[in-house]
Amino acid sequence: MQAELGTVRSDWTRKEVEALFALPFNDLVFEAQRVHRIHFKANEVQVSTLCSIKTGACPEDCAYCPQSARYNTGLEKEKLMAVAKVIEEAKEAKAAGATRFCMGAAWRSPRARDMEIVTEMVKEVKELGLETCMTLGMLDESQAQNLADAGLDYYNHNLDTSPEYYCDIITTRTYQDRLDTLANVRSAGMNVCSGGIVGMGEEESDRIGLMLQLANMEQQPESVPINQLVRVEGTPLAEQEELDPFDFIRCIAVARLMMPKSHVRLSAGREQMNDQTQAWAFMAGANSIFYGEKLLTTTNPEENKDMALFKRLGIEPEKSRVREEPKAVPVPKLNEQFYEAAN
Ligand code: SAM
Ligand code: DTB
Ligand code: SF4
Repeated sequence: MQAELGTVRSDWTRKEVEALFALPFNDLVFEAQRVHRIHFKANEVQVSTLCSIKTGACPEDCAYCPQSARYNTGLEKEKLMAVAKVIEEAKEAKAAGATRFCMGAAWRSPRARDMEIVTEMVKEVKELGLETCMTLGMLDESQAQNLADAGLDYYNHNLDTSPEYYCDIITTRTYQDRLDTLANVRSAGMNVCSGGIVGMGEEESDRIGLMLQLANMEQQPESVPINQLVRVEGTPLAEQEELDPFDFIRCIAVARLMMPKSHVRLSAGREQMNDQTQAWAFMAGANSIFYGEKLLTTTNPEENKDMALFKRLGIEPEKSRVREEPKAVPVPKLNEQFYEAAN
């Protein structure tokens, strides 16, 4: 293997990623933490707040999602929120310490009249001095451009899983549709936020497939949310077997190693994790969380519980996303076992 760990590469091979997953847990996490420290302040975590601007009644059939109209999850649907209400929530998020405000809508893709409203939301949230992120479903080129022109900083659109497992989870849009949206977001000049979900019954080879898709993009996503499946009653994945927390941490560590300059977000599922698992996720290179008592529709840890955990771990919320280029990059060398297996 030519390249050293800690450098951004888009030529990862399956064999290499298999070798990462096969490492002893401590070796994997140790290397991920070393790489993390090259590019980021060791004890800072970026804090984003989610806001569901349009809830439920979604026509898509994503098997994990409480917002799909196809499943009876008891969720109360809500129309697109008024701009003034969104601004009120953004102000609260800022006062609570968030630096990024992520607005999510349960749409397959936005319609023309939705676009007028969401672009106004972007402009007004930005005026508050917050970074903006949206997740609205599929975007064509001109929709992506409109959002970029309004000043949207990030667009979230997850690949969710490997191309192979994808059809078991979603049938109403293709993997290629998702890649096309991400390409439109990138060409419009916005930052890309894309990741997936772990714990949907996928094999390790699917986790490897997802990581390969994300890391081998021409330009890696700036933000990579790793969600643990929240098993919601009424969805087809409600009875899914519980995920081994160490397998979740492994995914975080592999994402950190393969996408060394990206923010890796410990996303959905924190409510179901204990403090120790979350601490391990930070050790493995996660440096972003969703903050606030609610994700989109499911619960998240209470804000004061999160701040208490940060305090116990000596973690500070990240002040700005401006990254300093490392002055001298130490070259970490992963243990020989990895190089032997990967070559
Ligand atoms: N409707 C838009 C779309 O799907 O592109 C945006 C909102 S959608 C809820 C955003 C992401 O949330 C999904 O891609 C999925 O990765 C994640 N998500 C939804 N339900 C989840 C669950 N039960 N557990 C974990 N992640 C979930
Ligand atoms: C992402 O990757 N996770 C967030 C965000 N992007 C939009 C959503 C998590 C949703 C969890 C289920 C819910 O609360 O509805
Ligand atoms: Fe709809 Fe998004 Fe949920 Fe899929 S993940 S059902 S597209 S809200």
